[in-house]
Amino acid sequence: MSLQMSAPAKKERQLRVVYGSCPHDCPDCCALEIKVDEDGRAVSVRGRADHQVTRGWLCAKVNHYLERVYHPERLLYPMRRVGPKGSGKFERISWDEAVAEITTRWRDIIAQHGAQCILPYSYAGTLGLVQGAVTDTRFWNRLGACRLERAICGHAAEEAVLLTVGGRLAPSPEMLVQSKLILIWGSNPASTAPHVMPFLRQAQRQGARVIVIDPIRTLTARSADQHIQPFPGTDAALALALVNVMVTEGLHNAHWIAEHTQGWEHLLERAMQFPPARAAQITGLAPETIIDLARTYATTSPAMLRVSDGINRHTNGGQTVRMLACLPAVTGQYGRPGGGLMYSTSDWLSWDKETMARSYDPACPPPPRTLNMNRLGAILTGEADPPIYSLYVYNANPAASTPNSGKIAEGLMREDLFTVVHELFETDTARFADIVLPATSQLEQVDIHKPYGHLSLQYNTPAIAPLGEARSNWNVMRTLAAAMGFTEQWLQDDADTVIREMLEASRPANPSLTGITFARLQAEGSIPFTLSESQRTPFADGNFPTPSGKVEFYSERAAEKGYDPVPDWVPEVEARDGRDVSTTVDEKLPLLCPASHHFISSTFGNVESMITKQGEPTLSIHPQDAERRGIRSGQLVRVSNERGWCRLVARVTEEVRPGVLATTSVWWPKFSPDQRNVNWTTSDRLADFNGGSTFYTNLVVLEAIN
Ligand SMILES: Nc1nc2c(c(=O)[nH]1)N[C@H]1C(S)=C(S)[C@@H](COP(=O)(O)OP(=O)(O)OC[C@H]3O[C@@H](n4cnc5c(=O)[nH]c(N)nc54)[C@H](O)[C@@H]3O)O[C@H]1N2
Ligand SMILES: Nc1nc2c(c(=O)[nH]1)N[C@H]1C(S)=C(S)[C@@H](COP(=O)(O)OP(=O)(O)OC[C@H]3O[C@@H](n4cnc5c(=O)[nH]c(N)nc54)[C@H](O)[C@@H]3O)O[C@H]1N2
Ligand code: SF4
Ligand SMILES: [Mo]
Repeated sequence: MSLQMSAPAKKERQLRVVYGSCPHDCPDCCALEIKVDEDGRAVSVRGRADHQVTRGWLCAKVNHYLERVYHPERLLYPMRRVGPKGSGKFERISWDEAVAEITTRWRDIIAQHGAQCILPYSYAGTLGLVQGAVTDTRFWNRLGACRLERAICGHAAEEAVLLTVGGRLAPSPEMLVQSKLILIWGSNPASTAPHVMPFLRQAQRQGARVIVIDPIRTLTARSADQHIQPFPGTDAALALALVNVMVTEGLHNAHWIAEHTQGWEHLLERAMQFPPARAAQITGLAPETIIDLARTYATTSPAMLRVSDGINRHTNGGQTVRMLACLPAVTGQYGRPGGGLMYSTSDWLSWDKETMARSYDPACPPPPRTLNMNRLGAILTGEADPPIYSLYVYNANPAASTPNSGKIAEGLMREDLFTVVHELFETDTARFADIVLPATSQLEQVDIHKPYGHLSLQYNTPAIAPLGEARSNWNVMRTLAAAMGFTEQWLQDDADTVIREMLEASRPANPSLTGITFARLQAEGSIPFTLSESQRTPFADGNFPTPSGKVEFYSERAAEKGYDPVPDWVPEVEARDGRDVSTTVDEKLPLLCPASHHFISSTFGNVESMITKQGEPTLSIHPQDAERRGIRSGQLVRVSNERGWCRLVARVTEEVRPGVLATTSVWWPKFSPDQRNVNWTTSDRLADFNGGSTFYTNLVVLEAIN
């Protein structure tokens, strides 16, 4: 008996515990605890119990992180293409050979066309400072490469929030337990920010009301007290109508508005154009629902409005989020514990950009052109002048995750395009590469992480040695810099040196870093920002970091950028007029393709257990729309528009409202019989603000196949 008891205990003692940080594009930025055995193999990845938001658990995806790290198909050494482009035929080469080939080709391109014809393409593989932001800037600035507008995710919303309240200064999710009303608008935290949910539940247990506004009955909507399903792209009309009702019934906070806002008369004028009857027509909601919502929101305090990036991916997404950010000002909810706007915590710490990017260094050529990542397909097929002759992809999988992917696939087939892909797996993008480089996972690299959904800073200690010949992004940048003959020290510093330097350079402008040292970060892994109790409630002092110091209903800066200075609702560029059921069978319907529960964009889309849990790429369609078209659950349907098509399996369900279709993202094209996914239909049109993406403004026709 005693022998049996002591054997596992002994083994437990031999495990090394390493602190890390989840690298994925997720607001939760979980603090990790990794256990490593005596052979240097990671045996468990768990959420740290002592972290204020992680609280000892991880999501459905990262619970399976070791399946990803030790996946039999991890890329372990550099490879060169030997078959036709896109065939996936490669031969193993050494790092020296790979680097020599890349730099030789680049020197040729630079001599003939200039470095602006080399495009680095990256996004959300890791949100780390070193393996993301520093990698995205330093070497490319020194090279003089084409710059990339990284606008695929929340660019329009970010600008909307900055124009309206001046900073992305959301409270931490713990604050939700103080709320009496939580309005979740175009956001699905049960899947996309799961650590918000326990706080939401606690608030609900304490009597708070949770209302979800989403055309889809998401996992979050299912557990809410009320679910409101407007047509997509109509939320600004709904929000303007809420203001209309509040003012008509005298429920707005006139005193707060007078003290803390600018341009109320302009917003009022707009709101008066949206009486509930008109908004009902636009949104497809009953006028009573709109009136009730206005009353509830205006009379419940504290009221938190949660918005995330999903709702901004429309052609009118910028103005929509700007209008939503105005609502807590109309009710005077900004500055109250448990009230206000919960968008992103990004601006509680701003890294020093000069030290990060080094573009001021005289060794860097003048900045060349900037191209928008949402336009990648167009860029590769004629829009860029002069053309792009080399594409270097890392932290991204554009052949699966970037809109209008059919065009991207076409561009990647160009014989005169030299493509390098630095990846952990042979993604659809890597398949098109001329050179493939193997990348490390988060367990194999150093980094530091600043969350966008809570208030602490996290250091990631490498837990295991790199698998095979994998190298981290920053290590590859250092290698390429040396091979290009660049001698600046800031291109050679190791990751820890870069982190130390960034901490010190950022300290003077960021009181939140007070007392957070490199040594402490290494030892403790995760450290809460230094903030006083009152600072934890954003805008509690009544000051907003806008030019006027107030919430700007009217924004001069918006006008300067050529936007309407006052938020408004305009129809989406591809839109139906608020009708539930299509009048003709071949009428186009809007197709939403939001995040799936078991993948993060396309990441985890090749992990067996995640694919099994996620099921198959489905098309959710309301019974009324299905019946009209004679579509049954389980049937294969083809969705298409002028950009392209893909096939999905019909799922007839009342989870979507009539007149709206939905699928989940992002499935790997190469695992589908047609080698494509929904992004063959999504639009590369840019949003109204900041070059943002418009994945969810997408009209399609649909037909049954069998
Ligand atoms: N499991 C999982 N987690 C993720 C991700 C993932 O892919 N999977 N992705 C990560 C990334 S990159 C991001 S940016 C975040 C995104 O986090 P979220 O913003 O929460 O995610 P989305 O699914 O894009 O959109 C949220 C909801 O907005 C709704 N929506 C879309 N258009 C409209 C509209 O016009 N009006 C209204 N009212 N609602 C609308 C969608 O139906 C969807 O349910 O999540 C991150 N976390
Ligand atoms: N249909 C549809 N498409 C969407 C969305 C949607 O809702 N619907 N959401 C959009 C959004 S919000 C976003 S943010 C984008 C994200 O788009 P991407 O940034 O392209 O994200 P992923 O598709 O997850 O691809 C990230 C890749 O980086 C790799 N990677 C991870 N860590 C590292 C590393 O350390 N080094 C290197 N070199 N590679 C690494 C991963 O293996 C993965 O293949 O997708 C967008 N695409
Ligand atoms: S993906 Fe999000 S919820 Fe999952 S472990 Fe990472 S940070 Fe936590
Ligand atoms: Mo994103």
